[in-house]
Amino acid sequence: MKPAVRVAITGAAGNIGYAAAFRVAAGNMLGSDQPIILQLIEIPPALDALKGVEMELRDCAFPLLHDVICTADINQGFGDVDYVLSIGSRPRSKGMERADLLSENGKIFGPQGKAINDNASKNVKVLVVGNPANTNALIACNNAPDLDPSQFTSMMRLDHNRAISQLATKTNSAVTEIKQIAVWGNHSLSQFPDISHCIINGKDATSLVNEAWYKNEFMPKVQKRGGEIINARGASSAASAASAAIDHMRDWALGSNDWVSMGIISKGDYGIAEGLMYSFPIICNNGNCEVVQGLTQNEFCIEMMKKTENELLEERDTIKNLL
Ligand code: NAX
Repeated sequence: MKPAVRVAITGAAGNIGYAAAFRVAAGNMLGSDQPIILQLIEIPPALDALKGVEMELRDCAFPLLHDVICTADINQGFGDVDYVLSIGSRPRSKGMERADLLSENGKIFGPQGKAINDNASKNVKVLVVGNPANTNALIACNNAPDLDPSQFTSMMRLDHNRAISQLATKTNSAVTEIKQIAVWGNHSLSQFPDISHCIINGKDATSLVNEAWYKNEFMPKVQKRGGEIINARGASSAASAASAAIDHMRDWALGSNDWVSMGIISKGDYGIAEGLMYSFPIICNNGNCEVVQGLTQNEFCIEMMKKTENELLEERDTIKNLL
């Protein structure tokens, strides 16, 4: 049997953390032969609820789950961890401006980045889910000077999966037949779901759907899906977000068969400002993420990619004192 790996989940008593923990423990993230030690991190007021999560996890008698550690101490919580799902964050409260939200979260993700830097495995892989995910991930990354920036990513996989699902429904295809979809930029309304290189069952997606549907229905549907779910459920996406986090980490660790969308630190590919946490189409191999190279882009794509880049530049500017 392989040695156990340590997976930290922050906000583990929250909706997404609760949904994710059981699937990680069941082997959905790292495979059915990989034992896991879960290190669940919460803020002190949520430690009682977290204890309940631990009890339920133990009650499942998951064969792969070797131990569960619950803590509000981030140095302990990130101790020797191989994978981090950083989900807990400060939600936007009534009357809070975007700039306040960014700086309040900076106070969480700066210290978390430092605690990961000081305590985690040197090969740790970090996924930030808590919103504003891209900029929170950027802050964490910048506070971890001993780690490589490529070890920090932000979650765009829910947007990516939503795009696949919408396109599969429209074209009457199986989700597995949709290849090479990309969601560029920020996890926000400015994100750019791009089907210009997408292949469905061997055919160009752009030959199967018309441009008006793509621009006026598909793009806003994917961009605003989170709001649509809140309206229907009275609560934000939880199981689908947890599922996307597991997809993201699984493909990063074990390899992706297709393009995936991940927020990574830009190295300037496609003219995107260096150092921004920006989502690109990525292929994961042997634990590495490579941006898909050489894509031709029309004027519309370039305009959409710039728009979401500009929003991320503004976010970065707002929190520059935390970098
Ligand atoms: P919940 O409010 O249900 O849970 C958040 C949990 O985090 C709470 O239990 C809270 O006590 C804990 N927490 C807060 N600050 C913490 C800290 N400093 N350290 C550890 N734990 C802390 O929210 P939930 O629905 O689970 O959503 C979590 C985050 O995911 C939110 O920021 C949300 O906006 C974000 N999302 C990101 C998505 C993405 O695609 N990137 C999609 C889904 C989701 O909206």
